[in-house]
Amino acid sequence: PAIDTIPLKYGSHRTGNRTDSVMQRWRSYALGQFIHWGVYAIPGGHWEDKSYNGAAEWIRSWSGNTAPNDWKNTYDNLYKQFNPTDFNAAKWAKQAKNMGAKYVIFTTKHHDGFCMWPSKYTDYTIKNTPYKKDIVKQVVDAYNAEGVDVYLYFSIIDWNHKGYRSGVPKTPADSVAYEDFKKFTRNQLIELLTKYPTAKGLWFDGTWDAAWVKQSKFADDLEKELRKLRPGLIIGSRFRADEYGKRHFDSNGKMMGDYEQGWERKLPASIDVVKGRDWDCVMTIPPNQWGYNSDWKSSYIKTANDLTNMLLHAVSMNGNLVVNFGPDGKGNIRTEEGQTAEKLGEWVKQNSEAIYGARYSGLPKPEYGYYTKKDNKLYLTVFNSPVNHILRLPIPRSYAQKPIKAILGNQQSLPLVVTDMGMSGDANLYYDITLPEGQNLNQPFVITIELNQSK
Ligand code: JFZ
Repeated sequence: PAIDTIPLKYGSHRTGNRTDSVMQRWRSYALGQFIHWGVYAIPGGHWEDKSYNGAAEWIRSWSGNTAPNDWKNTYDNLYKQFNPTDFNAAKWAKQAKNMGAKYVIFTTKHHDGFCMWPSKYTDYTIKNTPYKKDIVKQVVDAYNAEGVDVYLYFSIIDWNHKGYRSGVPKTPADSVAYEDFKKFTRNQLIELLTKYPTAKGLWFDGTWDAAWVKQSKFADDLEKELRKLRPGLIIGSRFRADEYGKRHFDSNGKMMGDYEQGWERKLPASIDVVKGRDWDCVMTIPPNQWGYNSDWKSSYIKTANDLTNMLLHAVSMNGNLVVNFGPDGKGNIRTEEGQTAEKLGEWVKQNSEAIYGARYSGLPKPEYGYYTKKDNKLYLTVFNSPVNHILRLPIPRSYAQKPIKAILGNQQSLPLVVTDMGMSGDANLYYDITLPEGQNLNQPFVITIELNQSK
């Protein structure tokens, strides 16, 4: 454990990981669903016959020549048409559950500032749309009914609020405005936790502005206040900065928040990068589209197998994978996303033992795929099959538990042959597992390796 060399008032307040039951539960989720939904779903990445290459939920910030002069006003009037008559929270929740998601992160307010709940602190909310009904409440209730935990995504950036500033306020008027924005932010967060008492955590975003980074005391006090209001509340590392402006990790290198929240569309290359920490990875299905973009044709779309691979990658390094969905302006989850969710879910259901509650194995990553481990079961999920049908697994002689049995799929025992290659200085023993002739090598599959109990 590092010694704190820099005295900090607003740094990390904890050493080591949380051990309480709420966090234990978070740790066992493995798979989550992200939903980016708001008025940006109406233009869906397009405006007046022009397409926008960036992420569709950012379309408001586009100010190219082709944009109308009153672009911002126009965007900020979209809510007057927001009427997602196809929205069916129960359907979404069922789909998420079938995918194997144990939690959902839902955008209550993205950078555009539009509130999917009837906030009493602004008029820019769902209440003033033709749809009127509280969407956050419907999501919370429907997902909870399926046993899926709910986390509220909240953007500190708010392009709609008059007091919002990205740069540090310079004039007295700026400062007054920004103080008002801070009050507004605090009010909304307390409002969310009060209105939706079953929400387990807050997933913060849009916290990189210089103005916000300066708010180390305010943000630290607010985080403490929110935690007091909701014991067990889970908040990631992307909320606040310390007094030196360090984000995620404070000036002493200690993580702020309950888990590392920096894995946005990327995964750690090795366990060493994230060892000893909790973390989540949030992943889009197209390259970088969170909100609905009607055009998916011009980019690579991740397959269910891609996501299965990422899921095992995450779990094998003690992280959770969160797969994003961007429903359209009417409230439909697009067909492609639905199909991917279904395929992923089928696989996850059949191989759930290797995923939920399974953790880092303590072994080097196998060339065939990933190891995960639970008690005396070591799971090998194979993505790269051997052409000779023989998996040769090097296991360090020093590994406390020895493989004693290999089982494919449900119950089929596979031959397991221990080979001492007897090579000079070799620290490994080799376990050869022969796959049956008919094994389908076009799909990932799991081999359960029973280990003897360590002494
Ligand atoms: C942010 C948002 O701007 C985006 O629209 C989406 O909501 C996503 C989940 O979060 O985008 C980010 C946030 C963090 C990084 C990159 C993009 N990052 O840490 O590299």
